[in-house]
Amino acid sequence: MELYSYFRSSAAYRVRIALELKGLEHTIVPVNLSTDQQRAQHYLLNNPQGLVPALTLDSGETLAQSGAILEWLEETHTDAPLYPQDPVQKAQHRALCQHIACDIHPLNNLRVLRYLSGPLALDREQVNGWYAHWITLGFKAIEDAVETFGTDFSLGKHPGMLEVFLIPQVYNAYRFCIDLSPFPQIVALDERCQHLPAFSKAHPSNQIDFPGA
Ligand SMILES: N[C@@H](CCC(=O)N[C@@H](CS)C(=O)NCC(=O)O)C(=O)O
Repeated sequence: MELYSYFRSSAAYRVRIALELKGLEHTIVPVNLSTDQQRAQHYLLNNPQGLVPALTLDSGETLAQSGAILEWLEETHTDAPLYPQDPVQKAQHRALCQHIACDIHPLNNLRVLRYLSGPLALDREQVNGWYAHWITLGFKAIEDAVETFGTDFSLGKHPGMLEVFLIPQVYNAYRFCIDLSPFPQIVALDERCQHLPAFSKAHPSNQIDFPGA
């Protein structure tokens, strides 16, 4: 499999973590978002949505959207399940993932930030304030949920899909110097994950394709 990925893309980082948790061999194909390679014609032929990640399967098809890729991985590689078995718990687990993927991440995507600083002429401080606002608002619900686990990870002894979505979002929060002191549970969960080989292998610092980008 080939994963089209940018090292700092949190959506691509989700897929990198899941591939590592499931122990699946893959090759990283770098797409440099800082030079808009995601909009280059050859990339659009693969993924007309012009976003990373995209995953080209051994059978030749290319999948877009991290959520769709992760569901495909979960359905086709069932050995290391990333959701709870119980349907209600599974829906609750999915709700947390979607809160990150649908209600936090899209508001802070690169093209949104570029629109704020470009056509809307917001300065850096205002853009950073926007970024912090949506993460802080969104993390409140996640913090409460993590507190109720009473276990090291969302699946007890193992991380699951929640960590696949959350840890890249925490990385973004650190990158934008957001105050995470109101979220001690999230910070502690992130630290536990960082000690696991799957998460360290998938970390952006291990995909340094574009120094200085
Ligand atoms: N909903 C998409 C979001 C993908 C996405 O926003 N990717 C970002 C990087 S994290 C991107 O490619 N941004 C390029 C751009 O905004 O032009 C997914 O989960 O795959």
